[in-house]
Amino acid sequence: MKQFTLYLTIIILSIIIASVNIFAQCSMGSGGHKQHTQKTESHSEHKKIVTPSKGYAFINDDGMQEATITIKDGYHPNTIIVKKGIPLRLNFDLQEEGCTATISFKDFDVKKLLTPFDIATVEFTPDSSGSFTFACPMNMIEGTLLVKE
Ligand SMILES: [Cu+2]
Repeated sequence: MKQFTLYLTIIILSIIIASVNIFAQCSMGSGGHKQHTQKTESHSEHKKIVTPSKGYAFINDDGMQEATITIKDGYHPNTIIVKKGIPLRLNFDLQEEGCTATISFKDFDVKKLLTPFDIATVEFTPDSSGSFTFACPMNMIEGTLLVKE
């Protein structure tokens, strides 16, 4: 009988220890999850939030279509709407230093080095319609040239 009580005590103690273990693992698990969430949040801070903006080219006195884009934390506007087949003049007003000093329209084989805190002109004729990307050399900053028929 004494031996039976001893066994019972051992079993009850084992159950208590196991419960404490499970509880400890649960709270550790949720702690780890919290850390993961924090990591994700700090990672998303690196992503740039770009507000979409549209700009239309106008026909200038030379009969060219023309638009001005300011570069500072992105292209402003970041979508330029132009017409197909009319020579295009884009004025880039670069208001920062860094990799955006190179602009590239890879679909039109146009690449130009801009001067920080100055306006540079890029000229070409958009000879095909569609949506084309212009960007810095690493494609971190992107804009869209929308060529309409
Ligand atoms: Cu870049």
